[in-house]
Order: sequence, then C-alpha cells, then structure tokens
Amino acid sequence: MLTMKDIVREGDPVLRQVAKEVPLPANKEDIQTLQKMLEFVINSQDPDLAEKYELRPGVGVAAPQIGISKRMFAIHVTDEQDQLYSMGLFNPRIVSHSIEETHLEGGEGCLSVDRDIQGNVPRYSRITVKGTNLNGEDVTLRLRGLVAIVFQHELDHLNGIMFYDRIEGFQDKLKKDLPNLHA
Ligand code: UDB
Ligand code: ZN
Repeated sequence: MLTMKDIVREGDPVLRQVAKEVPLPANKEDIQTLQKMLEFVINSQDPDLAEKYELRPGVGVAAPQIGISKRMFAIHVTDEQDQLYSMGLFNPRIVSHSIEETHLEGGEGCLSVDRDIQGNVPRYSRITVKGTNLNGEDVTLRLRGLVAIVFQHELDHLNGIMFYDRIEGFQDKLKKDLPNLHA
C-alpha cells in the first residue's frame, strides 16, 4: 500500500512537469497504480489506518505526487449534500466552467507541501469534467463546491501547478523576500 513515504514533496521537479496523457484503454499497470492511489486516499480517511500509518487525511492525490508523470488522479470526498465522489480518473479535463469564482475558506494545503501557506486560492465555482474511470467508461461530471475545488487542485498537479501559484501576490512576496533566488 501507499503511505506518506511515497508522496513526493515540493522541490521535486516531477511536480513541475506537465504530465503525459495515459494511452487508452489503460494498461494493467496504470489501472493498478490508480487503484492504489484511490486506496491511499480512502485509507487516509480511516482514523485507525491513518494513525497506524501516519497518513494525512487526504481528499485527492494526483499521479505526479507519487512520482509518476501521467494524467490521472484519485479523489474520495463528500460534498455539501453528503454525496460521495470516490473515483479514479484517466485523462481528466475541464470542458466548461463558470465565470464565477470561489475559494476554500481558510485556504488550501497539499499532501506534497509540509508547511502552512495562507491566502485565498481562486477556483471556478462550477466545472464540467470529462475523463475515463477505472472501469474504462467515459464519464462527464458537473461539479460545484468542495468537490469542484478538489478536482481543480488535482488537475493543476497534472499541469505542474501548485496551489500557491494561484494565491494573489504570493509570487511577488517571494521575490521581495528572496531577491537572490528570484532575480
Ligand atoms: C488534501 N485535505 O487532501 F475543506 F472535509 C488536504 C490536506 C493536504 C490537508 C490533507 C483537505 O483539504 N481536506 C478537507 C478539506 C475540506 C473539507 C474536508 C476535508 N489535499 C489533497 C492534495 O494535496 N491533493 O493533491 C489538498 C486539498 C486542498 C484543496 C483541495 C485538495
Ligand atoms: Zn496537492
């Protein structure tokens, strides 16, 4: 099973790469990897397993976060209407989105980031996502609220984007505080 030891941390170049499309139909290895990622997020929300294996309770994980630069992620999250979204997706993409934006109150974190970073991360309020699930079926999902935010966070990982890249003024603050690194 996957544990926090398998999670790549910021600074690893794989988190900044644009991940490659998964050839479909997915081969056994890619399906097995995605199943393990889904198992990891499910396990991480089980209080006993989380304590035993020191897992951070996660709502999603993208393949680059386990060092695999492929376009796939797993999520396990319950929305505001108590509906569970538990799935692995190959080659997910946003096909349409609202103009309206939202953000998670209290900001975002990341399994690959071991520090607290404050600031609102702007996200689309509503998105329509297409992808292929673990059964090889094409799926179309219309999402809003927390689930839409989790999908956008994981999709960003497939494009080498970290949540703090989207915090207004965060890049500027880094330049100011670390002039030599960012000159
Ligand atoms: C998470 N969990 O899993 F608003 F019920 C985060 C960690 C990094 C804090 C473990 C999280 O945000 N849980 C959460 C949030 C809520 C309500 C609730 C549970 N991730 C996944 C990740 O890093 N994937 O790459 C970070 C989230 C920040 C916003 C969406 C994903
Ligand atoms: Zn993340």
